[in-house]
Amino acid sequence: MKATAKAHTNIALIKYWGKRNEALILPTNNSLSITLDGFYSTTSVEFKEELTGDRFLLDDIAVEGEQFQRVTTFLDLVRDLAGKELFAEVASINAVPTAAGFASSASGFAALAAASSKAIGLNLSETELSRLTRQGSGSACRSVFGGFAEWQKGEEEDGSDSYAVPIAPQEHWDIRVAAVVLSSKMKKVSSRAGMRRTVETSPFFKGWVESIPQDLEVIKDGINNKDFEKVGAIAEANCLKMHATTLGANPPFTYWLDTTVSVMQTVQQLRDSGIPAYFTIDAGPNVKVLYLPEHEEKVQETLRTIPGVSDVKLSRVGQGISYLEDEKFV
Ligand code: 2P0
Repeated sequence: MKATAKAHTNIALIKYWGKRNEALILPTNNSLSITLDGFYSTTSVEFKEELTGDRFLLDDIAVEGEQFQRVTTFLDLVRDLAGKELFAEVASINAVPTAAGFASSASGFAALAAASSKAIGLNLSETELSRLTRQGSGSACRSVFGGFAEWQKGEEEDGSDSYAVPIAPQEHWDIRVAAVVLSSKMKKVSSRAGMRRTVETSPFFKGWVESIPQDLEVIKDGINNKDFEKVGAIAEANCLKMHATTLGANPPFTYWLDTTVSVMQTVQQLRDSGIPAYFTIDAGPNVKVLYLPEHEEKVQETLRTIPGVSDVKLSRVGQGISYLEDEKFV
């Protein structure tokens, strides 16, 4: 009872920010992301009769504590679904530069959900897999699909209609993402804690939620028509709105550093000089820049010369979940 799966991380253009149910990980708004080819997790899961507890190796190191607890709690969901009480050995390799502010939880939980559900004998559809993945980490449910995916928040209290759906496949559009690395310091407020504080205390949160349907309508039209300016402008504005909600929280907080603002200004200057480039930022200081392939050299060169930038990592649009033969997994 063993299976191995590979899943890529994703970057949200319309952000997931706020939960309506913390236990089931149900969001207050729909979100939309690009799956990225450069950054992924490969996870192998084997259920064995002889185990007396779960084991979790991450990059060949045994994991304990809170991170282990999240994995074993997730495996409980898989065991419940399958009606089996077997423990598992989980081995995961992350090719995700966490210093670049990519949430390895997205690719990690998508790969874990795919490998564990297959290993235990569940034959899930992509929708069922996305719904299961969501309960490990919200943003991970979008990584089940390649290309462009939307996480539908759903209306049901049990979360049965809260999962991602594909919007456009990987080959639909070759747009690029540069991850600008500024700081490897751990962030002070986790995304879980940050969104909770925002939902509970920020008077701007209501405006954020109300603005999402319009943003989604525009961005989906832009993706459909490959209108880069339209997609970039909405993604940048949506990111700024998300970060504005944190300034209204009590106590207020921001994920930005001074260098975050420098990169944002440089991206705006690139646009003034005729190069379409747009930024987006997750729950951390690093900036992701969207651009078209013909501007790769100029964008990369410009970003690298900003004082305080330690690295720039480039990615294309990536694929959804894939299953590997075990011998391919090292
Ligand atoms: C996103 N973020 O849409 C947004 C934008 C951060 C900012 O999803 O609590 O790690 O596991 O559901 O998915 C980060 O939150 O949170 C996130 P949980 P997750 O990508």
